[in-house]
Amino acid sequence: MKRLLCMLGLLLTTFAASAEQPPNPVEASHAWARATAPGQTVGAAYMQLKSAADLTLVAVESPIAGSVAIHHMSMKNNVMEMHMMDSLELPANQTVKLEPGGMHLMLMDLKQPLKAGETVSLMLTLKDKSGKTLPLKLDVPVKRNADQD
Ligand SMILES: [Cu+2]
Repeated sequence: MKRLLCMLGLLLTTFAASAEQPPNPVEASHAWARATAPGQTVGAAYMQLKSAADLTLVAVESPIAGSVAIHHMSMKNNVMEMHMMDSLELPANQTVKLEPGGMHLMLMDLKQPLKAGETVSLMLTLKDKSGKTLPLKLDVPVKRNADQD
């Protein structure tokens, strides 16, 4: 009987959790993180984000990184420069691409190397027009390059 009650409790919490969380309006695709070389303490993750509503990406966290920054790359006098962005706008129904050579998520102070074939968890915090925050958890595959399966 005790076991049955435990199961029931589990079912109830699952139900409560799904009832509290409205479906996230953001669709993430083509997400991947680049495998790191030995000794490398920073990594990069890429993805395409499409939101059904106007949202802003305001923060990213990962359990394997000390911090995660939103970066933008640009060429200046033939030198690649990285700029930090405070936030990233996701206009409704537009695909925002984070890809090599452009915007990316920079994983700083890696606690472990990113190995191809593994996955890395990213917690994205999005904000809507009213200032309400929405979490989005992604499990991103680690690859050597974008084309690797
Ligand atoms: Cu960067």
